[in-house]
Amino acid sequence: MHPRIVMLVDLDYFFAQCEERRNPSIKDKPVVVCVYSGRTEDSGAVSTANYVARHYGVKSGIPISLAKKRLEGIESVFLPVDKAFYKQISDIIMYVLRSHSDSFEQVSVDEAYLDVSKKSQNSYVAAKRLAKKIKNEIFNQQQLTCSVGIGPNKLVAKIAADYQKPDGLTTVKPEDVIRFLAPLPVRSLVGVGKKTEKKLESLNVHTIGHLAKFDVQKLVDLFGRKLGAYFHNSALGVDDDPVEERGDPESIGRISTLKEDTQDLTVILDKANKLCEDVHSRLVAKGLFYKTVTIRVVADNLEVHSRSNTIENPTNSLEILKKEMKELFKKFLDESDVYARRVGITVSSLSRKENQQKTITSFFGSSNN
Ligand code: DCP
Ligand code: CA
Ligand code: CA
Repeated sequence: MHPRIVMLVDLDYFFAQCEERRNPSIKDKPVVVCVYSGRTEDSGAVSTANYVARHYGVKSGIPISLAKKRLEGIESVFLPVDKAFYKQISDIIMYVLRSHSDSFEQVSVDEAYLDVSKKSQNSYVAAKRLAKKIKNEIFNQQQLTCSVGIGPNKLVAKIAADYQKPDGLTTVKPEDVIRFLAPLPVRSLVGVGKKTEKKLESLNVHTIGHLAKFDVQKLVDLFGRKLGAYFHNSALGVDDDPVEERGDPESIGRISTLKEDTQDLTVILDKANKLCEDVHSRLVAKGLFYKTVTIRVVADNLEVHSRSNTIENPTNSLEILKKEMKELFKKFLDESDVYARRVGITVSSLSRKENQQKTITSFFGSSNN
């Protein structure tokens, strides 16, 4: 495999940082974002917390009641999760990140791998410069900080990103990988959970350095061929897993309830236009193009009706989406006498290429030289 330069970008204390951005006056206080279960006032778990709160031992996963105890007597802010809001910010940032990569892989709402081998001409100096540029762009456009790890593969990039947080930037060149990993606990490796950690500890393997020196055959005997080899390679910082776009969705859609049941096209379009904008921003964030537009109407008796139209060439135009949507609703209302209770918009027949025809033309074009 050719040498690569891979970057992992992870947004800092993401949900809590989004809340700070929405309301900067809470920044200096402990901010705790909670998933309230609704049973009693304080039942549920902490989703995440800002670094001020972490200083008091408040972190993801602990009960809200425990977080309150740890912050007793300290003026703090407890907020419910608002996933739609965080997703909106995430979509925009992922779009920016994708534009800076040769290939891109979003891992979660706040984390993505970028293969930047070509973009940085295989230079770690250039890759670091690019990382600083990305960090600045995210900060200037979205007022959010992130931590970035740069390395020869995903494994090293991920551990490098975790190495310094928040607002970190850690670069590990190929020749430094072994030295960088050696002192870290085995737990830092993906796939090493509590159980494996215990097992390794009983063999006196505590650090990645210990694991790298441990007999491969013994690892294979203990964990099986695949996992044993995986642990051995990981400890040496070897990872060939490519950075690739995760499976695309089959369709992207949104549905919403109208203020009141209606047959009025204007009222429906008012809502449907907003849905189109929402669907469109998700489509663009994923770098996709559509051919099929579907409208859905949930009638007042809860029957579901749908109409769709497929256009010739893939597009990501919001204008075309709105136009198709409008025609479909108009036709539907002309033909039926249902009162709409909810309306939905979905785009499908998704692809990455704007126009297949163009690709074929360029194919024939290039075969001439
Ligand atoms: N999350 C959650 N429950 C968890 C872990 C995470 O709800 N047990 C949510 C909230 C986080 C988001 O996922 O903001 C991203 O998770 P991370 O593990 O990346 O943690 P943070 O971004 O909160 O903090 P860090 O600065 O350590 O990356
Ligand atoms: Ca994070
Ligand atoms: Ca993360």
